[in-house]
Amino acid sequence: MIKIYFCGSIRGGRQLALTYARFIQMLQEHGKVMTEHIGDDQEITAKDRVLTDREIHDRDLQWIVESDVVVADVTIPSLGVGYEIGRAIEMGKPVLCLFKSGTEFILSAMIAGSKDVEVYDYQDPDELKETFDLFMAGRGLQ
Ligand code: 6K6
Repeated sequence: MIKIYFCGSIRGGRQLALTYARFIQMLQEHGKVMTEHIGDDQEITAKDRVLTDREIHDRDLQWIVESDVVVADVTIPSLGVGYEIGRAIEMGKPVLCLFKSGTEFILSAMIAGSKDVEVYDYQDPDELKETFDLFMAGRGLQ
């Protein structure tokens, strides 16, 4: 089973937590999502508040190392998500970025202008089902 690292804003803001939960559900059709907790406020509070920032950083980086692909919701600007994307690119991981259109947010040029990531706009998460199928299949990750 392939391993998928899903990134979404935590300290950057939690307005899209339900959207993250839906993306995680959709990605679980393709493999094991290492970061199931990103969609779940209660789980983040319960599990991660007991870890130090160093422990969170090191654990999450190790999960990226182990993952076959990184999928990031980049709508809400988040230092953590941007950092994870940069590290994943350096590791040579395929990176798929998802950006919700029609919000107040404008995507950073460092993501929108990167040739090392693919960015897809969405209004409803379910619109991206076929995109996920094609992205995974295109990399032999089906
Ligand atoms: C609970 C409440 C606030 O912070 C926590 C625990 N923190 C984290 N737990 C798990 N993953 C984290 C945490 N902080 C950052 N990350 C990783 O960075 C996740 O994998 C997200 O993709 C990303 C979010 O970064 P910020 O800068 O928005 O927090």
